[in-house]
This record gives sequence, C-alpha cells and structure tokens, in this order.
Amino acid sequence: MMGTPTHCPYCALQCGMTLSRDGAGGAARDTVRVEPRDDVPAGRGGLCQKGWTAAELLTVPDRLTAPMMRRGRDAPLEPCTWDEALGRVAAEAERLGALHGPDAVAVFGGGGLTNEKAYQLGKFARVALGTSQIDYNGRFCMSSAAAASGRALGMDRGLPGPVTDLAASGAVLLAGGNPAETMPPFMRHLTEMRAGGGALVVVDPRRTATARQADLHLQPAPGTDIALANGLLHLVIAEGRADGDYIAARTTGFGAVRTAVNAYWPERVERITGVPVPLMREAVRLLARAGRAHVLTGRGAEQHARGTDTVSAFINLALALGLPGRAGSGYGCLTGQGNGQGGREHGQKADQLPGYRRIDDPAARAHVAGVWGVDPDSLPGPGRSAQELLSALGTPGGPKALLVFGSNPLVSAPRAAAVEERLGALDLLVVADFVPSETARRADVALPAAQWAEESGTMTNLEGRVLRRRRAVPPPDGVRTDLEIIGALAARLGAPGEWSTDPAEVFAELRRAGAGGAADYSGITYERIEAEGGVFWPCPSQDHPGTPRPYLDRFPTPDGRARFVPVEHHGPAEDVDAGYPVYLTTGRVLAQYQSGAQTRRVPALAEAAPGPFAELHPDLAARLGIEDGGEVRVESRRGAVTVRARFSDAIRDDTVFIPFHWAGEGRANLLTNPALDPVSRMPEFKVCAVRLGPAR
Ligand SMILES: Nc1nc2c(c(=O)[nH]1)N[C@H]1C(S)=C(S)[C@@H](COP(=O)(O)OP(=O)(O)OC[C@H]3O[C@@H](n4cnc5c(=O)[nH]c(N)nc54)[C@H](O)[C@@H]3O)O[C@H]1N2
Ligand SMILES: Nc1nc2c(c(=O)[nH]1)N[C@H]1C(S)=C(S)[C@@H](COP(=O)(O)OP(=O)(O)OC[C@H]3O[C@@H](n4cnc5c(=O)[nH]c(N)nc54)[C@H](O)[C@@H]3O)O[C@H]1N2
Ligand code: SF4
Ligand SMILES: [Mo]
Repeated sequence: MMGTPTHCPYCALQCGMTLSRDGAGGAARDTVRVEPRDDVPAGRGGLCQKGWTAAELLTVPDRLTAPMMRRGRDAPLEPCTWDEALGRVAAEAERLGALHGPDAVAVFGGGGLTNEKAYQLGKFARVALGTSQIDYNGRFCMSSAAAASGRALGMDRGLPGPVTDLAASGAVLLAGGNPAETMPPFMRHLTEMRAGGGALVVVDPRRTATARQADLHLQPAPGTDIALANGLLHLVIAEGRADGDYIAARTTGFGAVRTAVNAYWPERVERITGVPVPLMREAVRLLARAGRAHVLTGRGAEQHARGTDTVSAFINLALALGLPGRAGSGYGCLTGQGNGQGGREHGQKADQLPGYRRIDDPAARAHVAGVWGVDPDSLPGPGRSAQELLSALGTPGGPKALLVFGSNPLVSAPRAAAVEERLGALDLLVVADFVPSETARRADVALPAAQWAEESGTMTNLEGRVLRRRRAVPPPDGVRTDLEIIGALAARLGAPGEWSTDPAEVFAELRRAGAGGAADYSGITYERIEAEGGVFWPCPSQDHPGTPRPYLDRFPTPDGRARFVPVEHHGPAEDVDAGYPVYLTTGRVLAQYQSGAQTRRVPALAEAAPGPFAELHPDLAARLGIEDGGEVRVESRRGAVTVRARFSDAIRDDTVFIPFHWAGEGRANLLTNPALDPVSRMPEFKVCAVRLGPAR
C-alpha cells in the first residue's frame, strides 16, 4: 500500500490529502482511501465531508469510459471509438471554420482545470482553432473581485498573504461569504483569530453557519452592499479613524471617495440596507481598534450587476483603514473553485494571454506568439465574456460549435432555459467530462476525461500558492486526460507548435509564456513546489523566493500606489415590485458542489443534501400560506421552479434563498437574472425579484 500526497478535487482551499490504494488492482479498480495531510497549512489538517468522500468520484456507476456520439440530431448518444469522436470534432470544426470563419467555433473552460490544462486550452483556442471565442466559468465566480482588485491594487491575487495570517488578525470583516459551509476547514483560522481576541464581522442577508460564529452579524438586503460599505467608510472618516499617513503615502484618489461617501450618512444607509446604525458603528469600532485586520469578500458581495463596484467599495474601506500592503492585513477575495486562482491567469479568459497578460497588448502578443512559434498577427483579439458567449451560440454571427471542458452551464449559468435553447441551436456541442453531466448529456460528442486522482499537474489555491496535484491511480481503460484530448485535436487540426500531453512539459512552456507577466510562474518548478510545500506567485526566477505578500513595498500600479475608486449605490438590476415582491438570492450548501454533477453522484453527499429547497422566514411563509416542508412554486420573470419550503428565522423576511446545485424542477438558475456587470461581465446571481406560493 502506497500513499500519494495530493489535494482535494473540489474547492480553492485545496486541503491536503493522501490517497492510498487497498487491494491488488486488476479488472476491479482498487479502493482508494483518503487521509487528511496536516502539512498543508490552508486546510490545517482538516477536510470537509466532500473531501472525505472524494474517492467515491473515481467509481461512480455512470462514469464516462468511452467516447459517445450522436449520429443525427435526434439520435441518442452512443459509444464510439476515439478515432470517430475526434475525427468528427476536427472535421466539423474545420467545416464550420471554413464556412463562417474561425470564430464559428467556441471554447468554454473551467476553474477546476489544472494550470497546465487551462493554459493549453487557451492556446488551443487561439492557435489550433484561431478563435477569439473562449471564456470560462470563472467569469461567474470571482471576476468582479478580480476586476476591482486590478483597478485598485494593480493585480488580482485572491488573498493578500498566507491564509494563516488570518489567525493573527485583530479583526476580519467578511462580506458575502459562508466558509463554514463552503470551506469548512478555513474556519479554523478564524476560530484561532477569535481565540486570540480578534473579532469576526459577517455581512450576509442570512444568519449563516458562518454568521453564527461571528462577533457581529450585519444582515443587509441583497444587493445593498455598496451602500453599506460606503456607509462604513463614512463612519470611519466621520469618527476620525481613517489612517491619514497611509492614505498620503500609499494611495491616490481619496478625495473623490471622501466626497462620494459624504452622502452615505448612517441613517440613510440604514434605510437602504436595513442594517441598524449601532451595528454599523460597532463594525467600524471592531475594525479600527484592531492592529491588523482583513476585509474579505465572497460571492455574496461579488455576483451582482454592480459586483465590481461593490468590491471597490469594500477595498476603499480597507484602504482608508490602511490595511492593504501591511503584513498580516489587507483586502482579499475568497476564490472558489479548486484552481479558481490559476484558472484565471493562463489564458482561458476572453481578453487574456498567459501570465495574466492582456490579449490586446502588442508586447504581450509578441512575447506569447514567440513561445507558441506563431506570427503575433495570427492571434485573435478579445472574445465574448462567458454569458455573452453562451447567449450568442447559434445566433447569426455567433459561434456554431462549442467545446466545453470543466463546466456544466446547463445548471450553473443564469437564465438557464435561454442557455439551454442556445446550446440546442448549435451545429456541434462537444463536452469533455468524467460524468454525464446535464450538459454532457446534451452533447453531440462527449469525451471521457481523466479526473483528479488520475492525473498530475498544478493547482493555485486561494492564497496564490502553487501546489502539486499528483496521480494516485491510472484512469479507467478508454479514458484520456484533457491534455491528451487537446493534443489529439490540435494534431488533427494541423496546429503549429508543440502540443505535449505531459503536464511537466506543458508547465515548462507555461512558465516561458507567462514570464514577465503579472502572474509570473517562471521561477516555479515541480521540484520547488515539492521541496517548499508550494510556491507563491509572482516568482520571476528560480532563485526568487516567491511572493507570499505582494504589496508590502509597493502596489503593482504605474506609480506604486493603490487607487481609491468612488462608487455609488444602485440597488439590484431587477428590484422587487408589486408583481414580484420578494428577493431571491442563491448560493451553496455544504454537501453539494456547484452544478452538483460530481457530488450528486456521491451517496453520502446526496443523502446529506438530497434536493433543492427554498429557505424562507416563517413570517413571509405565513403571509403567503406556505407550509414548512411543503412544495412551493417560485417564479421570476424568466422561469419557475418547484422546491420544498424550509423555514428559517435566520433569513430576512423579504428574501428567499435557493441553492443552485440541482437540475430539473428545482434548478435555481431558471430564475436568475443575467444582467451583467459592466466591467467584469459577472451576472447577477445573487439578487432578482420573485413571487412565490404553495405549489398546486
Ligand atoms: N459546499 C460547497 N463549497 C463550495 C462550493 C460549492 O458549490 N459547495 N463552491 C466553491 C466555489 S466555486 C465558490 S465560488 C465558493 C463560494 O463560496 P461563498 O461565497 O461562501 O458561497 P455562496 O453560498 O455562493 O455565497 C455566500 C453567501 O452570500 C450571501 N449573499 C447572498 N446575497 C448577498 C448579498 O447581496 N450581499 C451579501 N453580503 N451576501 C449575500 C448568501 O446568503 C451566502 O451565505 O465556494 C466554494 N466552495
Ligand atoms: N444561481 C447561481 N448560479 C451560480 C452560482 C451561484 O452562486 N448561484 N455560482 C457560480 C460559480 S461561483 C461557479 S464557479 C459556477 C460553477 O458551475 P460549473 O461551471 O457548472 O461547475 P461544476 O459543477 O464544477 O462543473 C464542472 C463540470 O466539469 C467536470 N469537471 C471537473 N473537473 C474537470 C476536469 O478537470 N476536466 C474536465 N474535462 N471536466 C471536469 C465536472 O464533472 C462537472 O461536470 O456556477 C456559477 N453559477
Ligand atoms: S474545504 Fe474544499 S478543499 Fe477542503 S476538503 Fe472541503 S471541498 Fe475539499
Ligand atoms: Mo465559483
């Protein structure tokens, strides 16, 4: 029995685990056992229920083990050979490209892909397909935080330092995150902080498992965080708690923000948000008295049509308190997917080349084209963002084919029925996955991919620390790795350059392509990751120690200063009215992950969280004649779902919460509003207007 040290397949905490095999192999695959590793600081030796049961993903009964193809529009998906499947994809891509131009073929990636795969997918789109049409599910995730961090701090890296810094913090304000369910072992850092006298302030319309552990819980209406953060900053200034020396030495633009927040006096903010003035004052007191402090955001603050401005409002607060760029303090975003951080750095974003370079920057194009061995002019320009891409599928001038690697947009994209219609209008839908996800079941060609414990590569966790994923078992017969699939397609398309299927070789190329960019990995090697327990980017050379805390000396902006950005409260893109009088917000529960494609197939998790529900306040339910445990119909302007009612006095009585992990009748995204943030192009997953009542 041999143990392989690796990391959990799911979220951005990337808890460490050792996988060991019982049995002697053979036709029946070995049983894989999971043990937590305590040498991985982010998870502190902990695992949540998803991590503990992760090995069951390797043996789910309906695992895809052969390529599948539909031999006619309404024909069923049937097993075929790899040669047939790849031949069809390549031939169709060529045909559609010749007919409509290279942008006729689009690619949709995922933040769960390793760095190597994310890099290769971006290169595949630009070089093998020549298409500008590539984006990924990270657009639905932390793109607002990324945009706001970029414009304020000059760079987008989730946390400003090692997650263990939080334990020594004097206060953490967490807006719109519920790590007690979404990253349970992360709570150990916050518990330790509180044991040392630090205060936890949680901002959430629901009194979540996280909020219950907080010293102070602010419970605003969904979509009102900008007003709240501006109001907190107003108080910081009015009470003389702003850090004037820091503001003068390390920032620009404070004057305009001071003027903007003038209009957010406490009583007005209470009227907008519902948060009582004394609680706002208390939040400011807790933050300002702490020597070291953090302001953090999760998806609750970010997934809004004004998500970028919302994050800016919280960064302004952090800057006024003098936090970013001080050791053990700062602003951070809690990145979500396993490689949510690395997945946004290497080129699967519509506007991006590897190293977090801009695709419209001539110097970046020249550098990357040099590494790829192609003419810079042959590289396409920026493409459409995720939701705009999905909305354009099969429309005149839009892509006619889509290749999906690592996402299940039929369940996870906003206004899912419209997305379903667009997927149905394609000439060719190709999905690489290891399970028949809802999207894979709709594909014309489904390609069986190897999964986490069957492949190696690197993942970048929420700290910006690059980690090794290691292969513990071989993939089942008939299954290929994503790198093998991409390499085979590139070869069939006659793509120039190297298309290695060896992760180590792809990583070496990624380091060269990203060298000199904001996310510079060029000094990071597999050997160093091994020896040092992970390396923080940026790391521009092999003798560079890596950068756990990037902003200590200066911010990576042209003048080295952080930038205040004035922002105004707008409210939800779709506010409540007489016809749709209740706010809907959506999010997660502990035992299910994302679209549920993986976790719904793990028996212990399916049992712990068997189906969708609407969490609502008993007072609201009483007004609407809804019974606890009864079926309730929830309707928005875009669709309707039927789910079970779950009473809770922990939610505001003007808001219902539905988790988005299920397909079918209870698919939360049938309701959600695809209104997009003007900067990040993030959809407004976290608030729309609904009406509800007992299902008849
Ligand atoms: N169990 C589990 N864990 C996961 C995942 C999963 O699917 N399941 N997914 C991973 C991924 S990809 C991500 S992105 C992270 C997400 O991690 P989180 O951000 O913690 O998760 P969410 O539940 O989407 O949203 C957090 C909270 O935002 C609150 N909220 C809703 N509207 C608002 C609002 O307008 N303002 C504020 N301040 N709060 C609001 C919700 O009530 C919710 O409690 O989790 C990761 N971990
Ligand atoms: N209403 C609502 N909707 C949301 C959100 C919300 O809070 N509310 N949150 C949004 C957020 S933050 C996110 S991140 C998205 C996530 O939503 P999705 O992008 O749908 O995420 P997953 O369910 O993780 O889908 C990943 C799919 O790819 C497969 N897969 C996993 N790893 C690999 C791999 O390495 N290779 C291949 N080929 N396949 C792989 C899995 O089996 C699964 O089918 O959902 C968004 N949608
Ligand atoms: S917290 Fe995230 S990384 Fe850790 S075990 Fe749970 S799902 Fe896996
Ligand atoms: Mo996410």
